[in-house]
Amino acid sequence: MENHLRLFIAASLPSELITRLDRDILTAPELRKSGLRPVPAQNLHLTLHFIGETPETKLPDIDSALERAVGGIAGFRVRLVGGGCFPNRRSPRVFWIGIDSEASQALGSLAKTVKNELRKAGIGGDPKPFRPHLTIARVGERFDADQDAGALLKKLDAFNSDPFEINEIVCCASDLSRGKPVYEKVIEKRLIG
Ligand code: 3AM
Repeated sequence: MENHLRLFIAASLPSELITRLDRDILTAPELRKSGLRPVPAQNLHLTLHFIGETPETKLPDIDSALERAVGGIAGFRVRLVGGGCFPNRRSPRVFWIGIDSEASQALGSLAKTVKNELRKAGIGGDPKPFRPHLTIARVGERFDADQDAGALLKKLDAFNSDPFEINEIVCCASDLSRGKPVYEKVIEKRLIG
């Protein structure tokens, strides 16, 4: 039987920023609440497009599509600013840190180009509109939003990073078979320097 991979396209974060997020956010008391699952530090990334289950034999097509996508796009600077949750404060599912508005536009346009090039290559994916964010934690059934969401949102909202450069995008395979998601980079593409 054909092997399938659960794929998504993302922008990587610099390792110093991941270290800071781990120290100041992921391990903070506001994140250690019942029913809350902080993203493991090594999994932090900015998702650009979720492809989903795809035959492994499609990887060369995805590689060419990403090559075309990054062809005309220069690296750009991003700052992480403020926080929030999806879908709303009363019943949050995902807590996130946001992206400054100028970089949000650049990320949005990169995500659109990636999605279009993939579509031209016959690769589909998540049809929902792109909302730039960095997922910090996911919510399980035992999470008490009334009690714990306020302090967590305050913590996320106070976060500000120094500017950093987005200069590559990656295609990752997400393996859910080991209890927690394990991400493996299967394609890397540099933006124009
Ligand atoms: O890091 P974030 O949360 O932005 O939420 C998943 C994660 O993005 C998203 O793909 C990224 C890697 O797992 N994702 C997972 N399943 C999805 C689905 N069915 C999905 N996005 C859209 N549709």
